[in-house]
Amino acid sequence: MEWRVAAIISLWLIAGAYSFPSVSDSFENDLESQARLFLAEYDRQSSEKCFNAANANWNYATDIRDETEKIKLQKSLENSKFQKEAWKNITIQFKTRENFQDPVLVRTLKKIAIIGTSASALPEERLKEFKQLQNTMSKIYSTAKTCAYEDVTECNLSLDPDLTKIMKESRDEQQLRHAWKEWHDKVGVPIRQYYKPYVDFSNEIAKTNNFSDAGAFWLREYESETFKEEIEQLWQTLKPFYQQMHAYVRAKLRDTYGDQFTEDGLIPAHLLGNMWAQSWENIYSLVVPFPEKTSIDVTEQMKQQGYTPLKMFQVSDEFFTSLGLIPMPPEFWKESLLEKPNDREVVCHASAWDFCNRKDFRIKQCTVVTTKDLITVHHEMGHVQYYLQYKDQPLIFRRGANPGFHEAVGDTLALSVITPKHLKEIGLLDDSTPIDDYETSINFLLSMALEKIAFLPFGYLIDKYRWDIFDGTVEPSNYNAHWWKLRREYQGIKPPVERSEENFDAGAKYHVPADVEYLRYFVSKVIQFQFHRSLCLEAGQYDPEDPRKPLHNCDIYRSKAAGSKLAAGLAMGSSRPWPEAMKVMTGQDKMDASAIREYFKPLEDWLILQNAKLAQPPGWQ
Ligand code: X8Z
Ligand code: ZN
Repeated sequence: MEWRVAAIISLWLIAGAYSFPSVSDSFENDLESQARLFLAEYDRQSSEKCFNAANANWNYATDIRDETEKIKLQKSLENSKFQKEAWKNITIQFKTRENFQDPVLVRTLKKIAIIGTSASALPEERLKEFKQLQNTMSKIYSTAKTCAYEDVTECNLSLDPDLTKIMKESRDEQQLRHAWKEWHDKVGVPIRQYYKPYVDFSNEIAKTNNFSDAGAFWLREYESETFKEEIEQLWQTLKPFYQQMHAYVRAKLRDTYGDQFTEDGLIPAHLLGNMWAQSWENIYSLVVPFPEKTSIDVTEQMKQQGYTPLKMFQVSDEFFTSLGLIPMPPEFWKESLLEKPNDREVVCHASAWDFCNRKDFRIKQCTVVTTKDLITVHHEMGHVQYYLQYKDQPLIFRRGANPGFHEAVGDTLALSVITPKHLKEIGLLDDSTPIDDYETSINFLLSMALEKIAFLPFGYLIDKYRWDIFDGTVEPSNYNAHWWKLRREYQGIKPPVERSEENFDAGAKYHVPADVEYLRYFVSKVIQFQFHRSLCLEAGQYDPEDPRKPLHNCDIYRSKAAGSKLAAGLAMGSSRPWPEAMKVMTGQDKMDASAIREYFKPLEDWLILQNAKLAQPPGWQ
């Protein structure tokens, strides 16, 4: 037996050596002290296991090879095995934990009990099989290569940067269609065969944890019995706005790609500037309301000024520290991977890493010098800021208040960074550019809505789709049909080429093969505006009564008051239920769409008028 496991068991044995006459107060008190002792040791050993697993995972993700894959699997299994032992000890030793006086202790034990099982509910061999399966799927995704449109014998195009660039820049319908089809065929199709077994494994783990299926298991992190209903409610509130956006964009796209549209009102999925049609900011130039007025795409400025990926991260770090937040530590700058290397395969999908040792925090991102990536840089830096803020919590609480909080931190700051006012301040927009007029605001708000509002139905449907698969509503024979049913219903889009049950188009989106819950991004899109509103009020940069200080113009740059309010919520990690963290950060304890509506109000009004003028009734068949 491995020594750390032995040590933790011996700790349990020492604790168990006491014999107690009955369950009295003093019994519980003693047991509580023992639990604290146990947890201190658990924290130490668990952090070490977690570090080893993170390190091996990093080595794999930044250098995909059989050897790194093998070690990653091994370290991950070791971690799971340890968690299983810890879980066993807790369930045996602290059976009465629910009666403990100290609520923090109760919460800690409850979390370990669940996490422990999730890591290891399966027998070791089965668990290994499951992890291998997950790896196979994400490796297909991360290493896929596609053939060029111009020359189909040239087959070494990657998603990042090649296909992403085509989707963003090409206005050639045939080329876009080709790139879309290549990606979905080269990734979705081979992943399909692994998905059903993955679903079965995931459900088995959920069930041994007393959840009905893997979808319910994911939802546990939101600690609310009514979370699904709350999300549906938010979507219903925001749907009319999405439909106005959809109608406006559809009308504009008709001008460019007229022959691609039919009476059904659906938009072909390859025309929206993004492989998954998940956010539409890349087609801004095709839909700009007032072309003669200023737009905020600063990509050209960044290039002219010689921006590098490193410089983008430095600019972001400066913004965080201007709020009095924590600067990235030296290890971060030394160890992060900020550009795509050309001598090896890596997982390009951007991610932020906590190595569980309170010291090592990294980002892995195949950064390209564009406005969109500048936002993603802030997004990732937000994750690391969260890690830094809660690093002194016990390991078990070093998580977001809920998964949506983690996704919202960097985006919240980016809402300030991307304002024309701030871009001027950091020299990315010419000082003499007028930005305060109505038309420029509408241009700006539309570009923001292409990112944020267009995303909402996508952010919702990915997990709606997987909930339906996990709970058996959808059979494997309908995997692809159901995907397109939801894509049509929620997003109002259709596939550019005929699809069948050979295809598995959901599998061509990173988070599906990578087994990452997605509702977090929907939640994030809503709550980041609540955070923004609250921090802007705190910074004195937003006044609902003053038309010269609208929410969308607010920049919290250099506001220590805003920074400390944010930090107070982040530092809690997941030690308390999320409404408490939200209360600290916003004064509210619920998700609420009023902030996002408030932010976009001028645009929503403008769109309604515009669509009426263009005779564009929102909606589709
Ligand atoms: O996956 C991400 C981040 C890492 S957490 C880059 N995002 C989602 C996506 O790319 O689909 C950020 C926005 C939504
Ligand atoms: Zn993220």
